[in-house]
Amino acid sequence: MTEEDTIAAISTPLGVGGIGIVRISGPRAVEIAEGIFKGKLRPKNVRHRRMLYGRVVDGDEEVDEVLLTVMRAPHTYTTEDVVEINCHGGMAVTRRVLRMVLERGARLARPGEFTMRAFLGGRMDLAQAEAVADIVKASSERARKAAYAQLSGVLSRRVEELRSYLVEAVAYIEASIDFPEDVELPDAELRELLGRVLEAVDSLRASYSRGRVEREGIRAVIVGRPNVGKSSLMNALLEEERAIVSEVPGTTRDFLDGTLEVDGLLVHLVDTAGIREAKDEIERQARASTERQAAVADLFLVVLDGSEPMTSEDEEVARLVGRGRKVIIINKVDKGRVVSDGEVRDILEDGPIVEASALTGYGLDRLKETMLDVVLGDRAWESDGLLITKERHKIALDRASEALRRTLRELDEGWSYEVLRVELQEALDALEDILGRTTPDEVLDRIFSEFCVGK
Ligand SMILES: Nc1nc2c(ncn2[C@@H]2O[C@H](COP(=O)(O)OP(=O)(O)O)[C@@H](O)[C@H]2O)c(=O)[nH]1
Ligand SMILES: [Mg+2]
Repeated sequence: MTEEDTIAAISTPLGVGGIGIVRISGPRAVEIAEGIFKGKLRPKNVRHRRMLYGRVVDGDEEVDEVLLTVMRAPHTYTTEDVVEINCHGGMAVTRRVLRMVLERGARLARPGEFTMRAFLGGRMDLAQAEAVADIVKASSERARKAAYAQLSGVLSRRVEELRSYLVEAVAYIEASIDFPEDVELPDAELRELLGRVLEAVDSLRASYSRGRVEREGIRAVIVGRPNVGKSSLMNALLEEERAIVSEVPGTTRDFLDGTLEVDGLLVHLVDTAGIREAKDEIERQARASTERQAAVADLFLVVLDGSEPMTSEDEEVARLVGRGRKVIIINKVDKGRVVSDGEVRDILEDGPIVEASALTGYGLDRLKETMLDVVLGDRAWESDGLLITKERHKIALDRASEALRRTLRELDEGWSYEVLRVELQEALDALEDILGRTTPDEVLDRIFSEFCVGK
């Protein structure tokens, strides 16, 4: 363990800003601050949380005018003594102050090391620590919300509750192993208890597809034959001239992308080359690029030109998207509409149909709402709020679910309690892995290494 070290880093983004913060954590944090700070009050005399005004000085040289916050262990972010020096937010200033701190005995913090100390110090469990990275990275309102719920312990409390039921079950079983003559294990009760835990575990697992969408957003791929208005639609949705729009069919050869937020959800929009018979090598490559994008789409925006009869190229587009989640857009309705819903249904069986005009902006709000309905499906989740958003948690819950299923089966088949005990321990370990209690060090290292430096 390296907790005896005092670590330091610049916690604000590298660059120019209003303030720049150098953060120090560890047993020598206050002493180091003491050596570089000149003000009316001394850092070493601060008993708890306090902000001091003064100057950072290197010998006779004044380096910057700062606000210095002293926070005393254990009620700090890392549970150790923490000092944060708010300097002017320039590269040279923060670097110089950091260098002075390092010269006086602190070591440069590794990415995520402050949060790792918070975890090791017991201030938060692993699911909460992971949420810290998510909250920092969140670029949409829904991602922020999901991360904040996890940070505040919503998931941890549920997992903890399920864990406590399993501990109870293990206690039953152990008593029956140790004192078989005294304890009459109520199998029916045990079965019911485990069944309830399994149900709760499975409902958490089921929330992952929604949780992943909330956290990462979706990839919506615009497809259609050439000239139906895909690039125009992309520009209209992004409210910028991102893609080249032209009356010449086949203008878009490679894919273009951009992001927008729809009701707090991050939507990554991808414009593709039109689907048609490839006549040359460039068109073949454009086609291949479109197919690659289609393969990773969470949602298709299938664009049809409503002002002209459909063609065999539209049918080819329909084949490409297949049963994938989709919204069908009848574009160019400002020019009048000749394509009926029935004709659309002949080639595309599912997916809501929305009328729009990329030119006038008509129907775009409806389109956005419809996109959300299709990807978020049942909006009932919205009130509940308990979602898992991370693959690591999903994998742990899968493990717990399988172990519980095996336990229930073995209980029915009359296996020995020793066997059940082993299965239940596996389920317990899996749940505890979410909280970081059974997580191997190398996994912890990997998780924290994905954080920013200074967090
Ligand atoms: N009237 C009308 N023209 C449109 C609309 N959307 C696109 N266009 C025109 O259709 C042509 C092809 O548009 P573009 O976005 O390049 O189509 P893409 O090949 O599918 O990307 C351009 O001349 C656009 O100005 C629309 O909603 N109404
Ligand atoms: Mg285009």
